[in-house]
Amino acid sequence: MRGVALLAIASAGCGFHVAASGEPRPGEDARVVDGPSDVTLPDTFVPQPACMTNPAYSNGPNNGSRYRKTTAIDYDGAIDACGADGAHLAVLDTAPEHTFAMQFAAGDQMWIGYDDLTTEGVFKWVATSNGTFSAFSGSEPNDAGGEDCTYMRSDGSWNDASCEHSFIGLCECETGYVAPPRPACRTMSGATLEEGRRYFIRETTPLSWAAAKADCDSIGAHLAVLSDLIEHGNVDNRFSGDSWIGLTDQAVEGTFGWVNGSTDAYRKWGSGAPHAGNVNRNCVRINVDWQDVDCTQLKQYACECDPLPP
Ligand SMILES: [Ca+2]
Ligand SMILES: [Ca+2]
Ligand SMILES: [Ca+2]
Ligand SMILES: [Ca+2]
Repeated sequence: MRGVALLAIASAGCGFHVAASGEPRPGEDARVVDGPSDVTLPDTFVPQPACMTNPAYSNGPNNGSRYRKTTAIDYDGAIDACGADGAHLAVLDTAPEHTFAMQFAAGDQMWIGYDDLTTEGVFKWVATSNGTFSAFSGSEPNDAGGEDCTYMRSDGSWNDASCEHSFIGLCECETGYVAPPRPACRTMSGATLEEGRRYFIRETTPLSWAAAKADCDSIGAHLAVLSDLIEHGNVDNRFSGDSWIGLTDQAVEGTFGWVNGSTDAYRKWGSGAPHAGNVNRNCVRINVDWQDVDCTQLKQYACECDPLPP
């Protein structure tokens, strides 16, 4: 099918060269595919996501991007809905695109794809950004009560809000965009929702830190990464005793890092912790406060499921 599709594109005159001899001309790409005639591919093949021909999408001003609004849903749900179309939650990184989105919103409050879920205070777009435009208003983003997800207000200004709010989402369909595979944990049952985040509470079989990490990884999640006191409480309250979190200094003694690459600096160390220089205490458990302890201890744990791979 691939060869047929490519020949159809070639006949449409999109820059493909059909080589009668099967030999690349000097300077041409040498990759050749099967087919009635040998087709020489250009150096870059730009994939077209399914949303490009989805009639629910309308054209916008940004290099051919197309847009649609989702039904009202939480932030992660909006990411899932856009991803299912082959699109992503909107990246409004230029003024013209922001202005277009405001008109498109027609007064609706809308999620846009901008959050500081991975590292508190560091907002990132959910897909590649080429601009530096921002429309946060006044004192926003203010993380009031642990706000990590961004929506556009009816006046067009941006505000960070709790990711569990239910807003319409703005999906953007972009030439060349390849939606990342959705983590398996996004569609698994049994998740508990806290502040718009999905956690799987593993309390039936206490495991070593490494085995707990492997279990979370196996479902496309990660050991809980706690970025503030609210998230600490949400996870800690689920367990009557100790539970592992995704923080360790196994790589460099005394330098603790999160398993998902987050550089969140939030810590809630208890008395005497962390124990600098103690290579027998490299994994962190929570129980009201945090302690670095022996990684081979067996503990309960929560797996945190992000909407996109890190
Ligand atoms: Ca935040
Ligand atoms: Ca806010
Ligand atoms: Ca987290
Ligand atoms: Ca240590």
